[in-house]
Amino acid sequence: MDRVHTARLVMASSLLPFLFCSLVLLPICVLSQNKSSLTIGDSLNAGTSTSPWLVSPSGEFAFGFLQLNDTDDLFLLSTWYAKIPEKTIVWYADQGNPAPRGSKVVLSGEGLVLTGPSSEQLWNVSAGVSLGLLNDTGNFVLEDDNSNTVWESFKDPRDTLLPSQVLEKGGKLSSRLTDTNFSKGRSELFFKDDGNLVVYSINLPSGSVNENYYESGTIKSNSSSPGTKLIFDRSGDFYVLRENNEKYNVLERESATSTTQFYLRATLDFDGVLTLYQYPKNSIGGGGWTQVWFEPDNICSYIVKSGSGICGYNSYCTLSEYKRPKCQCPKSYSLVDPNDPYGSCKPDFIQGCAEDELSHQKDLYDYEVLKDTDWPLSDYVLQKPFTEEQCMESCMEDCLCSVAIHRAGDSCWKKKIPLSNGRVDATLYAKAFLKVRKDNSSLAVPPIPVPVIVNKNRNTLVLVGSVLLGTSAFLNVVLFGAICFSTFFILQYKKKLRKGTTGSRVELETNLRCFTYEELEEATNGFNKELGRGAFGVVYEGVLNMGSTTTCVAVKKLNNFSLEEIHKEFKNELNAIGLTHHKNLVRLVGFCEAGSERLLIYEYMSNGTLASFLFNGGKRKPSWKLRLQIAIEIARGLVYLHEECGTKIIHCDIKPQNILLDDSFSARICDFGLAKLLKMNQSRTNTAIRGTKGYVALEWFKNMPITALVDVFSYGVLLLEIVSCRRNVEAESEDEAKAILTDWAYDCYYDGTLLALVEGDQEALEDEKNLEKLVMIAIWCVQEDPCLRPTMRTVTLMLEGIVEVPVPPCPSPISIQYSLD
Ligand SMILES: *[C@@H]1O[C@H](CO)[C@@H](O)[C@H](O)[C@H]1NC(C)=O
Ligand SMILES: *[C@@H]1O[C@H](CO)[C@@H](O)[C@H](O)[C@H]1NC(C)=O
Ligand SMILES: *[C@@H]1O[C@H](CO)[C@@H](O)[C@H](O)[C@H]1NC(C)=O
Ligand SMILES: CC(=O)N[C@H]1CO[C@H](CO)[C@@H](O)[C@@H]1O
Repeated sequence: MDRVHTARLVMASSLLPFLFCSLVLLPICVLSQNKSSLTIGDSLNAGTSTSPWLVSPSGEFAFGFLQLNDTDDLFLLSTWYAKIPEKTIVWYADQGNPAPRGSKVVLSGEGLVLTGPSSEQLWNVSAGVSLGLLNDTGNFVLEDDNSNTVWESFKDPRDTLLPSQVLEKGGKLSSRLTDTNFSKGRSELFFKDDGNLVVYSINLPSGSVNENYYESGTIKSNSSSPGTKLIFDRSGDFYVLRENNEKYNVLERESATSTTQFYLRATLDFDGVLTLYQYPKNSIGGGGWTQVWFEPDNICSYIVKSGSGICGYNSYCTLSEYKRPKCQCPKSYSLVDPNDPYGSCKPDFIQGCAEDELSHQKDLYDYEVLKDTDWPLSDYVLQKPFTEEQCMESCMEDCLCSVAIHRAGDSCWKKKIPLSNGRVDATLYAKAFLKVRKDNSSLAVPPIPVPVIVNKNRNTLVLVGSVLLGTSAFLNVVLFGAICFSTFFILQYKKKLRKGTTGSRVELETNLRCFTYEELEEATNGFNKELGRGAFGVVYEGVLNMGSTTTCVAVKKLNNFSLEEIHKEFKNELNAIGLTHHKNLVRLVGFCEAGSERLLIYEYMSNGTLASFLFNGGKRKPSWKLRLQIAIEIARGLVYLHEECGTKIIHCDIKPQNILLDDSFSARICDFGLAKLLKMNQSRTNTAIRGTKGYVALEWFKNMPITALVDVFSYGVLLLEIVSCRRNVEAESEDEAKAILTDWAYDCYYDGTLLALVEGDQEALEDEKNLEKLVMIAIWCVQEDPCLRPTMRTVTLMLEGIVEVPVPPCPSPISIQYSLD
C-alpha cells in the first residue's frame, strides 16, 4: 500500500494548460442539443462552432474538433471528457497533428475522412461504414449496415487507455511530445508478442527503440504463464491477463475508488511515466486529476546507451516531489528548443580545442560544482587515484573535457559533450565540475520589465527590411546561446500562471502583449506626437500605464498592409519577432489588431539613432572606445538574429538609421523582421532600391540567393562609418577618391595610410592597431563575392580578439557593372 500515491497534481507544468484552457471548454459543457450518432454525409468544420460533433449518451465524453488553445487556429480531431472543465483529451486523430481552421471531417460510406482547408486529405479511416457512435466508455465506433463494428478508437489508442479498453499483443501507446503538443513523443508502451508489457524511450524522429525502463515480466517461464492481453477493466483494475487467467497488476489503486464515482484513465505521460489518474465525478468545482499509481518509481535513474536518457543532451533529471522527472539545463547552458523543456541543452559559450588555442587569454574557464550529479556514459577517460582538486584541474587544462565527475573518493571521470543520461541523485556520492567559459558578458539579458526608455529625437524610421529564413547550416559549436529563451520561458510561465488564475486572454505564444486600439489611442494621446515617418507607417510616442508603473513606448502604425492573409501572416511573423530577446535588439512589447489597423509597440530608445550619433554635423566625434563598443554590440545582435533565435532572421537593411542607442548608449538593432510581416516580397530589385543604396550587397542585383551574408556586407559598410564617422557615400565630396567610403578605406589600407580615415580623431589616431583591425574586418565583410565574407559569428570572434584577422583581398577584384534592372 505504501506505493499508492494520491498526491494532488498541483504540478504547475501539467495543470496550467488545463487551467487556462478550461475557459474554452465551458461553453461546450452548457450545450444541450448534441448528436449521439452520425450518419452518412454528416460533417463538421473546424472553427465554425464550439460544440462537439458527437456526445456519448451519458454526456460524459465528446468527440469533435477541439481548439488547442484560444489563440491558435489549430484544432485537434479528438475525444475528450465533456463534463469536466479541464481539457483532458483521451484520443486524437492523425498522430496528434492539429488541423487548421477550415478543415473538415466527413463520414461517408467509405469511412471517415479529415481534409484540410484546401480539401487536401489529412487523415482517414477507410472502411465500409453506415453509422458513427460515441460509446459511454469513450470509445468512438464506426459500424456497418449490420451493426458490426468496423473500426473503433479503442483499438487504435494514442497515449491513454480507459476502463474497459484492452490492449492486445502488438498493441502500443505512444506518449505525446509535450503537455500541449500531441505529436509523437519520446516514450512508448508496447505489449509484446511474448506477453511482456514494456515501456521504453525512443529516439526521434526515426523512432529507434531504447532499453526498457519498465517491464511486467509476464513471459513464459517455468514458474509463470505468459501474458495474453493488457486489460483496463470496468472496475478500474489495470493488469496483464496471463494464459492461465491469473492477473498481474500493473497499476493499482485504492479499493475505495470506483468507476461510478471517479473517472479513471491510464496515460503514458509525455515525461515517460505511465500514470493512473482519477477524477471525482460529483465533486462540486471539479477536484482535478490526481495520480493514483505510476510506473516507474524513479524514471531519472533510467539509462539509455544510444540516446540522451529521459532528458535531452546536456540536461539533467531531478525527481519532483510528485516523483515526476524535471529536466534542467546546467548553468550557462540553455534549451535548444525553448518550447521543449525536456529537450537538449546547448552551452551558451564556445568550447573546443581550436577555439581555446586561438584565444590570447589564459584561464578561459571557471567551473561550476554540481553536487550529487552525474552524466553516466559520456566519459572518455578514468583517472584514479585523483583527488577532487586534481580532477577539477585536469579537466580545466584539457580542451576536450567539458565536465569531470569525482566519485567514490578517488575516481575522476572526464566527460565530453554531449553529456547524456544526466541525473541528480544523492546516492551517487558524485560531484561534478562543469567547465564554464568566463567571458559570458555577451549573454546578459535586459532586466524585465524593460526600463523606461524615451526616444525624444528619433527622426526617421524607415520600415524597410526583410526576413528570410536562413538556409546556411552552422557547423560551429554553439556559443553565446539563447538565455533569452529561458527568460522567455519564465515569462511564459508567469504569464500562464496569471492567465490561469485571472482568466484573461492569451494572444500569442510569446511574451507579446495584445493592446486594444483604445488603449493605444489613450497612450499616444490620440496619436498626436509623431516621432518619425517611414515608407510603411508613422511612429508615435506613447506612455503606457502598467499598474503602478508607466512605460514609454514607440507606437508604429502600419499603413501598407495588404489585406489578404493578414490574420495568419501577421501573427506568424509577430511570433518570430516576439520570440527574439537579446540585449542588442530593440524589443517588441506588443501589437494591436483592430479592423484593418495594425500597430506595433516597441520600447523607447532615449539616445536616438546611430546615424545622428555618428554624423552629428561637424561637432566633436563621439568617443572612439564607445564606437568600438557599439560595433561589437551590433555584431552580437546580428549573430543572435542569424544563428541563435528560433526563426533565423536576416535583417536586410542594416544601416545607422536602423541602429538605436539606449540610455546607456548600448546599440540596439531595430526593425528586424518587418518586411516579411509587411509582405514586402515584391521583386527583389525593388526591394533593394527601396532598401538603402550603399548598404546593399551585390546579391540583390544579381539573381543570387539572399543569405545572412547580405547583412554581413551592410555591417562592413556600417563598421567603416563607425570608424570614420562619415557616411558611406558622399557624392559631393571634392576628392573623388574619397566619395565611396568602402573604396577609399581599401585604398588607405592598401597604401598604408589608414590614419587618413580618422583624421582629427585623437583617440583613434593613438589606437592604430585596433583601427587596422577594424578596417581589415570591414574589408572582409564588404567582399563582393559573398563566399569570401565571414559569418557574423566569425566577425564577432575577430572583433573580440579571439580569432586573428587574415589579410583581406580587394573587395571588388573585377570591376562589376550592374544595372538596377
Ligand atoms: C485513406 O488514405 C489512404 C492512404 O493515405 C488512401 O490510399 C485511401 O484511398 C484513403 N481512403 C479514403 C476513403 O479516402
Ligand atoms: C458500448 O458500451 C456498452 C456499455 O456501455 C457495451 O455493452 C457495448 O458493447 C459498447 N459497444 C462498443 C461497440 O464498444
Ligand atoms: C509539435 O512539435 C513538433 C516537433 O517539434 C512540431 O513540428 C509541431 O509544429 C508542434 N506542433 C504544435 C501544434 O506546436
Ligand atoms: C553577464 C553574465 O551573465 N555574467 C555571468 C557569467 O557567468 C558567471 C559565472 O557563471 C556569473 O557569475 C556572471 O553573472
